Amino acid sequence: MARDLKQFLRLEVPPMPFCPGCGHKILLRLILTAIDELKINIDEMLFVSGIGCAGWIPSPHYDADTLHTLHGRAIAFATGAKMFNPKLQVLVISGDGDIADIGGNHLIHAARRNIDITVICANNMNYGMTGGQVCSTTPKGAFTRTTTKGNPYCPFDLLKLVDVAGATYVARYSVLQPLALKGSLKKALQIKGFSFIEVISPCPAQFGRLNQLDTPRDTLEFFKDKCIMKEDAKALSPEELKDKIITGEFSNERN
Ligand SMILES: Cc1ncc(C[n+]2csc(CCOP(=O)(O)OP(=O)(O)O)c2C)c(N)n1
Ligand SMILES: [Mg+2]
Repeated sequence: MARDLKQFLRLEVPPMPFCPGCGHKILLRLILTAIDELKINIDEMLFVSGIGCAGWIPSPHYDADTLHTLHGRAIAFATGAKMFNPKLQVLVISGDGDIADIGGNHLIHAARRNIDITVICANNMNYGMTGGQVCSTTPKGAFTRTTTKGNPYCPFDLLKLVDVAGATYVARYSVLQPLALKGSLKKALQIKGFSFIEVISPCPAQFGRLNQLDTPRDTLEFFKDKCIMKEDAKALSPEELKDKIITGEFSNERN
């Protein structure tokens, strides 16, 4: 049933800046749905984001306390806020470049300290807002504005990184798996300790276009096919799994 989430939005601010087919807008809605279903009082939450398209998910659109910080520093600001007011429910929502590249050190150390915040990394596999440059989550071989012959490097596996650093909960879902992602968001919001969700968020305007996915629909279908639940992955051969992104919960897989 369609849910009326207008109560959580600042309708007076300019229209949302997301391009057609951008996964960030689906994520924007799913986060609010999770909060609504959990009946969390949004006035007792703080949303923190950095710079990038994903930084616009909470701010200025959520009608709540939002902190739109410097590029790469969302987790540092979130840590400070949580230390000052431990009762605050702190949710960081930002991009892969913001969280894993320039902010990578804040990410691993917040996970190591297992700080009681939730971090949602909207992974569109490039720096979307600044024109589609390569970043640490760009797949090997993918074309970006700065890897015109294909990315020569392997991307980070963010879940392994955050898990071995010490986080309590790590999970990965795509915005094209909305029910599973919503369930994971609800879980992460209720967990004590550092919870981290990598959200695969298609970027038709930059990543898609540069990788011969001509329309937003092509990009969405490409990622729909690419992301597979870990339970379903068990039935596939290594060859069939080669180009897949496996989604699900991966907590406590460290020794
Ligand atoms: C210190 C600093 N360095 C670089 C920039 C330029 N910059 C702004 S956003 C961004 C990357 C954003 O990528 P990501 O976090 O993945 O968000 P997306 O736009 O892809 O959602 C960069 C490099 C900046 N604003 N500040
Ligand atoms: Mg990005």
